[in-house]
Amino acid sequence: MPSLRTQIAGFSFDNCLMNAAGVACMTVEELEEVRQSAAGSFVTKTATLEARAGNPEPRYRDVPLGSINSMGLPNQGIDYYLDYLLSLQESQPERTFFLSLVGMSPDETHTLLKKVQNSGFKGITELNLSCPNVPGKPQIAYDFETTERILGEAFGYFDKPLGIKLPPYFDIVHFDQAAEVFNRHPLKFVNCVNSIGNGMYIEDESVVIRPKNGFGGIGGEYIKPTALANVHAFYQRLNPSIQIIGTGGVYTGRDAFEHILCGASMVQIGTALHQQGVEVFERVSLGLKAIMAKKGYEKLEDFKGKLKYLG
Ligand code: RRO
Repeated sequence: MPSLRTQIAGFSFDNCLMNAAGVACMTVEELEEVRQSAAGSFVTKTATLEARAGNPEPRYRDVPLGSINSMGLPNQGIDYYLDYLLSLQESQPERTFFLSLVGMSPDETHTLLKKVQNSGFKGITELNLSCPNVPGKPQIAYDFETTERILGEAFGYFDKPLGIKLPPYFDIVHFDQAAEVFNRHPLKFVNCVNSIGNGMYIEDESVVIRPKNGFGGIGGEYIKPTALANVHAFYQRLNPSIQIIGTGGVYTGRDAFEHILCGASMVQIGTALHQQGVEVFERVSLGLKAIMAKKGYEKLEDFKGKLKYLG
C-alpha cells in the first residue's frame, strides 16, 4: 500500500493532504471536523489581532469551474485559534497543526508574530502575504520591498517554524525576484497559491458577490495551471531548505499527484473541500494512492519534483 506520509519543517504527517486556509477553519467545530478526517493536518483561518466580521454578504459563491470570494478576512481573532491549538497540544501532542495569521498593518503583523513567539505554541506558523480582499490593502507579496522588510524584521525575533502563503505570480522575472527575496530568509516553506486575486463572475447582467462591486479571489479548476506553475517555479528556485506546499485546483488524486510532481511536499484543498466537505480528503487520498500503486511508487519522494520536460 503506497504511503502519503510527508514532512514539513521536520514534523511528520500521516497524510500529505489538508485544508487550505479560509476553508473549514473559522471555528473550532469546523477545525475539529478536519482534524477527525483523513487530512494529515489543518490550518486555521488567517487570524488578525482582533476578531473581524469581514465583508458584507453574499461574499462567497461556488461557480461551475470553481469559486469566487471576497470574505474580507473574517476571523475570531488570534487568541481564539492560539488557545485551541494550545489545548490540542495537550490532548494530541503527537500531531502538528498550522496557525495562519497576518496583521492589518506591518506593526500588527509583528505584534501577532511576537504573541506566537512568546506563547507555548509548538506548531507551524503560516504568514499570509496574499489576502486579495481587504479594500484599500494590496496583496503584500506583490510588493517585494515590503515583503523583504517584514521578513527581515520578523526573523529578528521569531525563531519558530515559519512559512508564507503566496499569491500567484505570472511572470518569470517575478518568480526570479520573489525567490531571491525568500532565499534570504530562514523560511521553512512557501505555500503556492492563494486565490487568483480580483477576478469577476457574472450571471445574467450582474456580479454574484456584493463586496468590491463583484471583484473577488478565484479558486478551483480555473487556477490549477497557475498553481502548478508557481509550485514548480519556486521548487526550481528556492533553497532546498524551503519546502513547497501546493494549493490550487485540487479535486482529485490526479490533481494532488501533479502538485507533488511539481515539487509540493504537502497539498491543500480549498474550493473542493468547501463544495464536498471533509470526505474529499479520503476520496483524494484513495485516488492518489491508486495512481502511485499503478506506477509502482511507494512514497511521495519517489516522484516529488520529478516533473518531466520535453527535450
Ligand atoms: O478572507 C478573505 O477574503 C481571503 C483571504 Br484572508 C485570503 O487569503 N484569500 C482569499 O481568497 N480570501
